[in-house]
Amino acid sequence: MQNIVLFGPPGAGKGTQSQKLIEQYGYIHLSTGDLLRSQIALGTQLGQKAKELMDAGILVPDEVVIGMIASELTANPGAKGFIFDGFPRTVPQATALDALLADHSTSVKGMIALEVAHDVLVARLLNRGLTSGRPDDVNEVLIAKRVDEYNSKTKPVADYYKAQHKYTGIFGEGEVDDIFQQICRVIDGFGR
Ligand code: B4P
Repeated sequence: MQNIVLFGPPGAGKGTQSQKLIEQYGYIHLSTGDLLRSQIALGTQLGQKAKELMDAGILVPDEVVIGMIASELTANPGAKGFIFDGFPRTVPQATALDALLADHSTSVKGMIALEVAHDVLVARLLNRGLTSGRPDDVNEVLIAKRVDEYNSKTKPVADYYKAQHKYTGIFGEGEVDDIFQQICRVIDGFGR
């Protein structure tokens, strides 16, 4: 099984590239952001609590997202692989993912990190905010809060995978298709 962690700050292109990767490789896409937004849309208690935090640009508690990922892994026993998009976002989430995958006799093959300059991220998110209806995309103060959360809590996750020699950084600016080709080269290099 081929399990890839797609990593990067808010707006780096994780969701965008994930859509193309699932078409190319037939892996299952697990985006904790999408899973949380579907809980919000369903109006569940979990969704209501998550919405307050997400709208403020703050990460939701580790146990919530780890529980969602655990359920998805169990629900997809025959998967060829998973693309983890926006997860893990903290070191405790990364250690939990290793343990969950070990329970399913598999592991993370590699982390692919999209590297994008701060001003480009802000411009992309504000642009998406014009049409996405996402409250966390609408203003620069909220976007700055999300980037702060990324710098303080999420960046250390890259070091976690670097220590395991599983980290590859890719320049995430430019044409979506060019970035996609670079990601495919890295995944193809992992072998099956
Ligand atoms: P997410 O849903 O993961 O959202 P995101 O980081 O904003 O980025 P996304 O990946 O969707 O956007 P993309 O870069 O593809 O998280 C939202 C919130 O949920 C978090 O703030 C947090 O509160 C919570 N959450 C989620 N997971 C969590 C976890 N594990 N733990 C705790 N809390 C969690 O694209 C952005 C824009 O850029 C798009 O408009 C796209 O079209 C554009 N774009 C992409 N690539 C481009 C390119 N090459 N050129 C130009 N534009 C490009």
